[in-house]
Amino acid sequence: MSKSASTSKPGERTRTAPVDLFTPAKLGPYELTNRIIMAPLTRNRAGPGAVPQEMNVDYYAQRSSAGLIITEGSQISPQGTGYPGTPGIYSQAQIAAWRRVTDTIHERGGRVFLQLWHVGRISHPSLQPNAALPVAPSAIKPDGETFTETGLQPFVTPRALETGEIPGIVAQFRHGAENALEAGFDGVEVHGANGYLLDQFLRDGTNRRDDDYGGSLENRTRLLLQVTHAAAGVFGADRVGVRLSPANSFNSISDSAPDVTFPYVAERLNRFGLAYLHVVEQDIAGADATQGFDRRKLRDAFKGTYIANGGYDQIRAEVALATGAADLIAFGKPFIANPDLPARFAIGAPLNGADEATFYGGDEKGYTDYPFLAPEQAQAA
Ligand code: 8OZ
Repeated sequence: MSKSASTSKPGERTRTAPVDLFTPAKLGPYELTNRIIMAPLTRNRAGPGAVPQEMNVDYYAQRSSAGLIITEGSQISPQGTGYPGTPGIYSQAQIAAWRRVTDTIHERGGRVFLQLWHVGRISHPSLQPNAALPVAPSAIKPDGETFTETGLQPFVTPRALETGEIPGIVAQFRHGAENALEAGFDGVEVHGANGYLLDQFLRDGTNRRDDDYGGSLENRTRLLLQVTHAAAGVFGADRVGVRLSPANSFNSISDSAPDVTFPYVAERLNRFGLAYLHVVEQDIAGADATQGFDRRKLRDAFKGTYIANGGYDQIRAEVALATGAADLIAFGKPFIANPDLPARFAIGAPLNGADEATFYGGDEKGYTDYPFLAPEQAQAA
């Protein structure tokens, strides 16, 4: 990366050369053509058996000018499923279908990481094998309701995992990483964010365990580190990223000291030499933009490539890159509505607005039908 080792104040690093969204970036073994990352986006449009289908191939192919695509969260096992229509990475049919996605992106010169996902307690018996209870670090029910095949239903109290089951969870993630490798992905992102299983272990609001996976910060971090180690064993650490969301209360998650928890997690992750740390900087539940969390502390604690995400537009992104507050920027909603987002940023073209009604579920409408810039628009800009 072009940031130098010297730092001025936290989150502001001195760079040897100016950096903007179009400055190529090294990411592990890869040279990204730009710093515009497509954020992982749940769209609930996989086919039966959680198998990606034709429109999913088209959708990702349309967005292959991103410096890197990070796929939507993809469950590593049937138990890891939390919503209807999300894709999996545990069956041969899923691997074959994802192979079509990765081949198409690669033919177009793009790069793609798969996001490995286990939802933990953010599920429902109707989405679980044998209508089982969802699993979690502790038997604590999330507040509110969740999306199921039959509409919104109240969350249930999950079943606390036995200590002896935890190696099986790590094995699910390892298996997911092996399948992602077989499917031709350039790397994987471990979903440690947004109130799902690994985040449930990290935070003391959801983790009340008294074994080696709960209590102290070291213990609460153990599962994330074991999963990261397993993924690194498959891809090499420089092709593995981790996503965290220290300020996020989405999925009724909380921590008594995020300013302590997350810099500690970053310091532990430093030891791997990962491809990147990807941080959801906002509270996507919208209660409070940051919950008082100082993202610069996390930026400063992590010594590798830092991807910032959360409500960035082009101007905020350029400021973050220029000041060294981030190395790469992940865009979500702008990529939903603008398959050619890098081309639009390059010429300052107007952006299509995103239609929230078609974010989750449905067909090609609001998925693969957002317009690209017309040649005359590109010329006029
Ligand atoms: C929105 C709706 C459903 C899932 C996340 C995977 O927040 C998600 C998600 C987001 O990481």
